[in-house]
This record gives sequence, structure tokens and C-alpha cells, in this order.
Amino acid sequence: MSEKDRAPMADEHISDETMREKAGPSRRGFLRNSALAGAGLVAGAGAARAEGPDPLITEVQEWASGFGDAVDASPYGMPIRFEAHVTRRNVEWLTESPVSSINFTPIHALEGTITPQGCAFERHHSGAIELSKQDYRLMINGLVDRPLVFTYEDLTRFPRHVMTAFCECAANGGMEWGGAQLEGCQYTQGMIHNMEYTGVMLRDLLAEAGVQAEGKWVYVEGADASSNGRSIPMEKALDDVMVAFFANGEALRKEHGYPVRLVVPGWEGNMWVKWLRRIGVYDRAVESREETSKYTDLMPDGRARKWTWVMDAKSVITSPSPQVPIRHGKGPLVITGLAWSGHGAITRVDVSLDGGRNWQTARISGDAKKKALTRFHLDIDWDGSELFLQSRAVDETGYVQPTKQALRDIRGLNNVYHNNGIQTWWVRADGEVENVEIA
Ligand SMILES: Nc1nc2c(c(=O)[nH]1)N[C@H]1C(S)=C(S)[C@@H](COP(=O)(O)O)O[C@H]1N2
Ligand SMILES: [Mo]
Repeated sequence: MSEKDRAPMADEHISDETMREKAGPSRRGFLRNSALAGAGLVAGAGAARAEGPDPLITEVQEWASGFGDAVDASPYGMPIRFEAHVTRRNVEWLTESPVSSINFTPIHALEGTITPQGCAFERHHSGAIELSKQDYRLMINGLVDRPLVFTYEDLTRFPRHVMTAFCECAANGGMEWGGAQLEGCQYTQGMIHNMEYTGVMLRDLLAEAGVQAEGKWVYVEGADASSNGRSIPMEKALDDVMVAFFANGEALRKEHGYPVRLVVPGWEGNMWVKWLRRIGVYDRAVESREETSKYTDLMPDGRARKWTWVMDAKSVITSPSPQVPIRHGKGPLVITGLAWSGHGAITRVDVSLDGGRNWQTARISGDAKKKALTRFHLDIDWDGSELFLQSRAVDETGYVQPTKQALRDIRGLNNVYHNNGIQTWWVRADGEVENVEIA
């Protein structure tokens, strides 16, 4: 992972223009003289400023000359083909096998805050399993008064709650510890998704079983071969942990843990057990079978930081960014990105155009929900000169997102997990954008 690798981007720059060309009869095929040809219609800012009238305005188009698709053409709809490039992507050299691997959310191409399930990153230790509601069982055992086994239907009879939360893999940004490496926020910060979940609170299930006084930890595991067993302190388990079965209004997708997953707001992704099958209550933290040493942060002196569960405040500019260069030239430019904190709500996002010397406060668009992705925008008038774009998140605890160098000074270079450092994009005068680090 040492050399700067552009390979994954080979098929990346499928611009809207290319898609339009691929999309069928060329627009030029419809160019005809029209009655309005000499009418002096002026195209608006940003529209094609060709001489003469715009046939898209003056001509009756093919799509207005007949019927569109009938209602059942696609009983469960997929994005229109012009958006077919907006997908999860994998970096092949990162892991040995795709069944124990990760892919990346196309955050550069999304807006707002909700991640559609179909392009939300996946992380599996032994592949995504197919488990039906009929075959689903959830056991609660250990230090409880009444060991219980729930069917899926049993779970649906507990009071339901709705919450939005981000899920970020602890390894998000891990490839960037040693320096700028991958071209695109999809790869540098895309091990994250943000969904609106519906489910039941873990505390309600634990109350049903009756946690005994010595029960201080829950050990949660999945039904897949890896089981992904993790220990969660009782305090968190009784706070905001959810046993979820809907995401973004519909059933969880298979790859996100259908039919039931754990939602552990603000905490690193590996605790969010998918295909949840057992909750054991214990008096101590139980180590998972295979993963005793994983997800610790290796320090320069060889010691490891452990139980670094909460994801610290972080942000990234999603556009412009290496996969989203500026194509429209100078003038009005919308800068946008995402900010989040596992400690609560984002209270401010600053943006720098000059690599961190000067900062201005961006607009937070929509709600800044606790432990959820928050969208920010900054509208500038770009003079066409190069920029060193950075964003810096501040959360409700007052914590300010650090520079990558500040993190390295504390944790050294052996680390992989929990890189929440400030990202720099070098916007060149020609509008192309590169991942860089400035000293
Ligand atoms: N059962 C099970 N749960 C799991 C995993 C797994 O491999 N098996 N991977 C974990 C890790 S490391 C992460 S980052 C998140 C990713 O969730 P997602 O695949 O829905 O994005 O799931 C977690 N839960
Ligand atoms: Mo993860």
C-alpha cells in the first residue's frame, strides 16, 4: 500500500458528457432549423453558449414525441442509466480475498446526508450471508434472569424507534496515514454510510431478559462464519444501541445484515454486528474467537491503544475532489462536504482555500443530528487560481478536527485505525483536483 496507486480510478472519469454520448441517439441528430432560429434566444449561464438557438429549447425532443415507460417497467426501480457510474468500488490490492474485504461509498457523487443502501460500503469478514426471517433467531443468555430466544416476529412486537446514525469503519482513511495516496474521497473517506434506522432498543430486550447485577458487558455476535463477536460495555448497551431491521424505510439489504443488525451510534463500524444472533451478558469483556488483536491502534513504542470505540469528529470536502474536478471554469463555485462526530452533533465546519492559513465558516445545510452525517456548503466566487481546499469539523464537545501531522505526532506511523485528520485537495487552475498533503 506504499506507492501512490491510481489503478482503481481507471474507469472512474465517466463524466456526464460521456454518459450522454453513450445514452442513445446523439443530440446532434436532432439539430434542425426551427422557426425560433433567429429569435435571438439567449442561453442561461452555464448552458451551452453555442451560436444560434439551443435545439433543446427550440425543438420538440424525442422524449416528448411518444410515450415513456409504462408503470411496471421496473417494479423495484434502479437509478437511471446515466447515473450508473455512481457505485461502490473496491480497491483490489487492499485485501487478499473479496469475501474478507471492504468497498467504498461513492460519497463524492452523493448529496444531502442519507446513503442509499445500494451504494453504502460493505465490510465482511466472511462474506454476506443469506438469512431469512423464518430462519432468524436471536438469543440472549449469560447473566440474565430469563435466557430468551426471539424470532423475527417477536422482535417486531417491541416498541419501535427511529434514529439516523453514521457507521464508519475504524480503518476509514487508514491508507492515508503514511501520506496522500488515493485519488478520491470515495477511497480516502468512503468507509462510511449514514442511514435512518427503525428497530427496537437493545435496552428493552435486555429488560425482558432481566440483566443481573454482575452483568457489566454484552458480547454480541453474528450468524456468519466469522461471527464478528464484540464486547460492548453495559452502559452503552443500555443507552442508544438499537437492534435494527429497517434502513432508509425498507428492510435491511443482505449485505448490511438482513434481517437484523446492531446499530451502535458513534462507535466504530466493527461493533455494528450484522445478522445478529446472540447477545451474551457477562461480568467482563469477552474476546472474540479469532480477532483478539484486531482493531487496536499500534503506537510508535509497540504498545497498542485498545477500546478506542468512539469515532472522533471528522469532515471531508466531497466536491470538488479528485473524482469531481471543476468543469465549469471560474465564477460561482459550490464547495460541499460531510462532517460527523461519534461524540454528538457537529456545531461548526470551517473551510480553508489556502491549506489552513485562513478559515471561513461553512453553512450547515439541514439538521446537524447527533452521531449522524452533517452536510455543509460554502458558496464562493472562484477566480480560477489554484486552491488548497481543507475542511475542519468542530463538535458539541468543543473538539476540533486535527491535522494529519498532529495525529502522527501523537500516534506515530504504525497506526492504521482512527485517522480523522484534515484532508487537503489541491485544485489546479485547470480545475483538476489531486490528493496532497502540505507540511
Ligand atoms: N456479522 C458481522 N458483522 C459485521 C462484520 C462482519 O464481517 N460480520 N463487519 C463489521 C465491520 S468491520 C464493519 S466496518 C461494519 C460494516 O457494515 P456494512 O457492511 O453494513 O457497511 O459491519 C461490522 N459488522
Ligand atoms: Mo470495520
